[in-house]
Amino acid sequence: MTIQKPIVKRYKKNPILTKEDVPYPVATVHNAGIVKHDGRYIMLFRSHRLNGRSIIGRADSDDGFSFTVHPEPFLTPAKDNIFAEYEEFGIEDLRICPVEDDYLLTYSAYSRHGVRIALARTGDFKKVERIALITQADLRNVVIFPAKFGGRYVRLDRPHSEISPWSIWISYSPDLVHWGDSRVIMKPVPYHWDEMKIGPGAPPFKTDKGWLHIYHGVFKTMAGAVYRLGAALHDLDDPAKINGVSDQWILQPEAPWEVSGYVPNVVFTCGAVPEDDGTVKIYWGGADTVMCAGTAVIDDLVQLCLIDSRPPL
Ligand code: M1P
Repeated sequence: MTIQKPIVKRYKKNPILTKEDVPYPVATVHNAGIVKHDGRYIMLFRSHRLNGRSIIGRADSDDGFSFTVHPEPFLTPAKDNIFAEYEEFGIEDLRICPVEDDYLLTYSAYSRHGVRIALARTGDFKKVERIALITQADLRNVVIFPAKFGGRYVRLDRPHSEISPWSIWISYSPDLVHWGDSRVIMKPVPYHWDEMKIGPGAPPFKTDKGWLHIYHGVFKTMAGAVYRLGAALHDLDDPAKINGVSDQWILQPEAPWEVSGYVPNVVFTCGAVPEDDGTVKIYWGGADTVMCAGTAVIDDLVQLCLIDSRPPL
């Protein structure tokens, strides 16, 4: 089965957020985590500062498309304790994971030691508490499932390797701080749109057929890498089991601000908001420069995973 219609319908007024909307100096607005909190959409977006290092800003919206940016950044590199050492070069690609009435924030912490993932928590998006650095170096794109399984938290992560194309792994934790029982569950497919590497994208959300995960996959061309989005369906009871991965991508760079920008040919997601009407709002950074949005029918994504599947491994 090949679904011909656009799976993800782009919002007609894309891009929804650019550096011109930010009241402090930044070069980009991209790769944002997003949730619906108390009926409003809260977006935590990445911006390159004018020195090339990244910070996280906040924008709010009533409809999920028209956003207003807060006057000050939401999160900047820590100034003290161990986080200061590991966030020295900037913080990037924050995901908002709704877990147990709170929001867990996972983001890439860059430093002279490499990139690793920091975990913070907020209940109201006013007070943010940094919890721990939860990976070693050379591991990023961490999303935490909204539910616990067998009493443990579960995350998808993406270690770097020189032996294998970068793949999606799963890890478990009793307390959010100590993670283990790691194993690979999804790999790129040779000569396929995601053959170069894949990585977790938006935090997975529950459907009646499984946990739907929108991830990114990369293909290397003679003109550079192309970042696209795909969909995978994880088992409701055992998220290590993937019941289907869509063989076709669900979104590729096509709009001018996705094809051209700071990094050309990139659509990269860190957040999606499922709605009560059976659709999902998907948010992506275009060319690492602007924020874009679109909608998809959740059941279309599920059907793609189940009917037009490629093997996860
Ligand atoms: O430039 C495209 C993306 O490159 C990296 O993504 P990945 O983790 O797949 O290598 C990140 O730097 C990401 O922020 C960026 O959008």
